Amino acid sequence: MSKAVTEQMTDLKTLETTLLAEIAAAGDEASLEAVRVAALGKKGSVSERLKMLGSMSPDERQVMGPAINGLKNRVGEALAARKAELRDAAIAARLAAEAVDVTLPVRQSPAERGRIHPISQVIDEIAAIFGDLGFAIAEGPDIETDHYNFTALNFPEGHPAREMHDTFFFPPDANGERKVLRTHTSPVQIRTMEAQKPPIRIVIPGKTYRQDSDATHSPMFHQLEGLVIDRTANVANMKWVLEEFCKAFFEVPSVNMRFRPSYFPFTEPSLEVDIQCDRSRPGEVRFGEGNDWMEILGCGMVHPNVLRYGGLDPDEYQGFAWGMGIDRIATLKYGMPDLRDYFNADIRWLQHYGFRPLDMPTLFGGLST
Ligand code: 2U9
Repeated sequence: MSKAVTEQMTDLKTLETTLLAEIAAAGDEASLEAVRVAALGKKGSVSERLKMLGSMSPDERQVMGPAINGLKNRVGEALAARKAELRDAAIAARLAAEAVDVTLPVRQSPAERGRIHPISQVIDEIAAIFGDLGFAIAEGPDIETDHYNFTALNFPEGHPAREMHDTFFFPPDANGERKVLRTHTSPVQIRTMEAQKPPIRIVIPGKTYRQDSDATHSPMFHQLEGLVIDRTANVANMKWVLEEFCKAFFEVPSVNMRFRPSYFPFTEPSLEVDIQCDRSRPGEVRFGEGNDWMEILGCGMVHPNVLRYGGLDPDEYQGFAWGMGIDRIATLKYGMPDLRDYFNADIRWLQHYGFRPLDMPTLFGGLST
C-alpha cells in the first residue's frame, strides 16, 4: 500500500472515531441531525472524501472506494440507531411525564366542593315552608323612597320612629328627594298591594340596612316579613301560620308560643311573639320544651292607614303581617356565635357552617338534613 493510501486510511479511521463519538454524544434529534449534515450532507466530511475518489489513481480508488463507502454506511447505520434510541427515550420521558394514576380518587367537582351560605340555606328553608302553605315570594329594591319605607307604613313625617331605625339616608337628588337604604322589607308589601288584588299571601326575604354594628347587629342584615290580605284574615289565622312556621323551621313536633302586646306603626293591634325553649344546656337552645322564653318575631293586623296607602279599602279588606330577623333565626337554629362572621367572606367559616349545594331543603326530603 502506498504511503498516501496509508495516510488516507489513518485519516478515515480518525474521522470514523470522531463521528461515532459525536453520534453517541448527541442528546436530542436536532443535534444528531447536525452531526448527520456535517458528515453526510452535500459538503459533509464523508461526502467530501467520496468526491475525492474521482481524482485518485485506479489503484488508489480500488482501496479507498470501499473504505470510504464502508465508512459512509457505518456512519449512516450509527445515525439511524442513535435516532431510534433518542426517539424511544423521548417517548418514554413523555409517557412518564404524562402518566395518569387511574387509582387516585376523583377530585370533587365545584358543585360538590362549594358551600351554600347559612343565610341562603335559611331563605331556601323559609321558601320551602311558606311555599307549602300557599305563599309566594315577593322582592323589591334595596334603595327605597321615603314614601315606601316610612310614609306608606304609617310613620308620620317627623315621627321619632324614623330616627329609631338608624336609617342610612342618601344625599337629596335634583328634586330634593332623599332616598334611603330600606330599613325593613315592608315597602315590598305596599308595592305588592298596589300591583295585585287580594287575596295576597306573600313572604319577603331580603337585605335590610340600619346603622348598627356589634356581635348581634350588622349594618346589613336580613329580614323575613310576611303579609296575608283577604276579606276575613284574622289573628287566629295569623297565630296558626306562625306556629306552623316555627314547628317546621325548628323541626320540632310542637311549639309553645306567647303573644305579648307591642307597638309597630304599621300594625294594630301589634304583638311580639316568644317561643318556649330550654337553655339549660350550655351553648344549646331547644324549642318545644323547657322553662325559658325567647323573643322570635313581631306581628299584627295591618293598620287601616297602611291598607289605604296600599290602595285597599279597610272596610272591605283586612290582613295580618309579621317580621323577623333571618340572621337571628339562622343563629338560633345553626349556632353561629358572632353575626359579623356571616359577612366576612371567610372560606374556612363557610366550609364549617355552609351547606351542600345539592341538599336542597324540602318539606318531604327534610329541611336541614
Ligand atoms: C305592611 C304591613 C305590616 C311587618 C311586621 C314586625 C311586626 C316586626 C321586626 C322583627 C325583628 C323587624 O327584623 S326585625 O327587627 N318586625 O316585629 N314586622 S309586623 O308588618 C307589616 C309590613 C308591611 C304593609
